[in-house]
Amino acid sequence: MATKKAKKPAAKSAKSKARKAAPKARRRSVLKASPTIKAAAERSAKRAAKGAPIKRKAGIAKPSAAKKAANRYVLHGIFASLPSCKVGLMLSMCGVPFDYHHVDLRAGAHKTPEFLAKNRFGQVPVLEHAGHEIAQSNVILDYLARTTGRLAGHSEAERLRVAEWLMWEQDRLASGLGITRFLTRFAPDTPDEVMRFVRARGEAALDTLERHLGTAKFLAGAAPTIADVAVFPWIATAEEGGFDIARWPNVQAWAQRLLTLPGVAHPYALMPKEDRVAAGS
Ligand SMILES: N[C@@H](CCC(=O)N[C@@H](CS)C(=O)NCC(=O)O)C(=O)O
Repeated sequence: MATKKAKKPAAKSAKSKARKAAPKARRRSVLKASPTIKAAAERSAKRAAKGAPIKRKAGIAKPSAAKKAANRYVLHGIFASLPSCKVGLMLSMCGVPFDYHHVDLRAGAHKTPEFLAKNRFGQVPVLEHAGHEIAQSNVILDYLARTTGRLAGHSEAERLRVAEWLMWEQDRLASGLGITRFLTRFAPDTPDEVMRFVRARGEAALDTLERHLGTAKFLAGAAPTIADVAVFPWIATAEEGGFDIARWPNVQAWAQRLLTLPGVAHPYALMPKEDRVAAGS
């Protein structure tokens, strides 16, 4: 009995050895069957050492071109759209080159089947990167913070504050300051009652910021984060909605502090006005 038992596992392990060896053999055969790759690599290395340009066969160059295209950042937006400006500001602060596609909202370019396939909400901005088509400006900011490792917040506590401000920005700032600016610019016939309501909402949002920035340098802590990126364009353009930011001195000082940082500028100065391909691509 003991000998039989001992034999079985031995036979099993021989089989599994054969199975395990198979991929190795396949790997070896791939390498053996590729003397041309080895030779091409050697030729490239020699050329590189001489400083000569590396020639690539069409079939070899294709994947790297596809990879390059997938890793490109493409922003679809329009400069008058502050959610689009938030993304443009983030890319600028991170020093990330990006292609830009101007979406003509007046012409309805955001409701075409092609655009709706990118963003089911039919809105700008949309960011394309690494095979993703991302909608909602704060989702894009969060994605960029994670992929670039910039402006995400340095601790769990800071990241939680960032998330809170991002929610608040959509809840109170966009619907207060943002709507007031929008109606003032694009719907001047809006009834006074409606204007009074949205303006009061905008002022209340500015009061909240004013209180917080009385003690805080940036929204989520000592350093700037995507929370500041999300809020800044609304403040920078607040006067278009008839808000005099000088009434909120802490907010004004914070905006001026942000403007001293690399890559920060007024949204309209930052955003392209027409289609463009990133420099160097
Ligand atoms: N919550 C969205 C709002 C985006 C948004 O409102 N985009 C406007 C331009 S500022 C738009 O595309 N409007 C056209 C529409 O809604 O049909 C975000 O933050 O990205």
